[in-house]
Amino acid sequence: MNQQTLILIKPDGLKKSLTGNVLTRLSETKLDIVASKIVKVSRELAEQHYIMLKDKPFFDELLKYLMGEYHKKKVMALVYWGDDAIKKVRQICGSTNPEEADPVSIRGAYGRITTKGVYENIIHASANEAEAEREIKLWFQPDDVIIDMYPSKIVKDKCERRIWA
Ligand code: DAT
Ligand code: MG
Repeated sequence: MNQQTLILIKPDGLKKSLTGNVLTRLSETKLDIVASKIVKVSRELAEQHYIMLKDKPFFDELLKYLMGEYHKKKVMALVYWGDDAIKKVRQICGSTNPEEADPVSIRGAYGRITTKGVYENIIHASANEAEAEREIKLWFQPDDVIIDMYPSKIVKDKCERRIWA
């Protein structure tokens, strides 16, 4: 079944010049890239992205990490699309805890846990279809994505553009 999934190459991945390596690993999935951009992440965006974890003790550190306070203030956001995309991508990413992740996975190969306890695990990937929808709509507008994946509607400012319906 075709699915879409949100991927973020986090600030540690960009700071460590791992963008190419990560994209090469992801290309093993044979999925299609249907959207991509570089983002300077605001606190609001980081909070919304990780809203499900807002009660965790590590939430504030997690926001700072995603905002790039420890590395570089940028994230590469992508949408991958194709058969069984969510599982295929999560598999190559490896476990959340980079010390426990398979060494052959992206997180196992490149991630670390800092002495402060921040999981610097290089990459984010949506965990299920509901999460993918929420996250893609948060990071991208309909016109940023080259295929139609969720309902959208046209609004008219100076030019016509689409917003999520
Ligand atoms: P995943 O990123 O594998 O989907 P998640 O959604 O449970 O994992 O958590 C989001 C991020 O929060 C994760 O990539 C790293 C951080 N995190 C999760 N559990 C943590 C913990 N016990 N200590 C520190 N950071 C943690
Ligand atoms: Mg998650």
